[in-house]
Amino acid sequence: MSAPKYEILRTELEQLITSGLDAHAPLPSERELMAQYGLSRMTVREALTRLAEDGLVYRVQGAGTFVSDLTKITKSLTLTSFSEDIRARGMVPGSRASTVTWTEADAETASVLNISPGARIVHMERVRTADGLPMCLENVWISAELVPEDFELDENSSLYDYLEGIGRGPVTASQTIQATVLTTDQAHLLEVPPYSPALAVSRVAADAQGRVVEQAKSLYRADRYDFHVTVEKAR
Ligand code: 16G
Repeated sequence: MSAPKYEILRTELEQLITSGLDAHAPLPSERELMAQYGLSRMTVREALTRLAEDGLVYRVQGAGTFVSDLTKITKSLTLTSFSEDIRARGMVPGSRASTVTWTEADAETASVLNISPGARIVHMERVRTADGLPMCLENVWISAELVPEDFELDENSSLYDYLEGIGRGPVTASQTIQATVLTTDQAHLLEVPPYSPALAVSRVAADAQGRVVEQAKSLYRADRYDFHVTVEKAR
């Protein structure tokens, strides 16, 4: 089955945006896109809506559609992995300066991961990148029972894909977000001046059976990340 027409247009526009349009540059108007691709207004609108949902463009009533500032990620509070967030923005996720260390759970980590104190755990630290640009510094602790002795993730691999593969994909998480400043070492890894602002997000994620799979602490560069939440009045 071939892809729907709006999907073909969406892909074409995504390539146009990521291959060279500047942030805030206007996209061709709906009318121009209809004429250029011989598509109906509905199809063009559907493609633009999808691009807006992925955060690649934003729309201004009466003025048109514009390219988003792609160096800034707006993260919604749905449970996604870093790789998914970055791919949704048309960029390539990666990691650098990764270290994987086997250690023993202290009382606090043991209680978070629901394992016994002293049980073996894996601590992974990675600088996460988007198109090679450092976005966040991530520290993750998982029970060693989940991984083989020679566990390693290559630079382009996703931890969540790995967990998914062993039937332990995270589906819920509890998160705390705090404002902080980066230490000299953290700032160096994220390529910003010391004491730059960051968002510190701690996440405890569990699989479909409610079993805790990871504790993660991520430091997001404040100039590259926003968190977006929809709130509802209590009834
Ligand atoms: C995000 C998660 C982190 C998870 C990582 C997996 C937050 C605050 N943190 O950084 O808990 O370990 O994604 O990403 O969202 P990956 O699957 O791309 O390796």
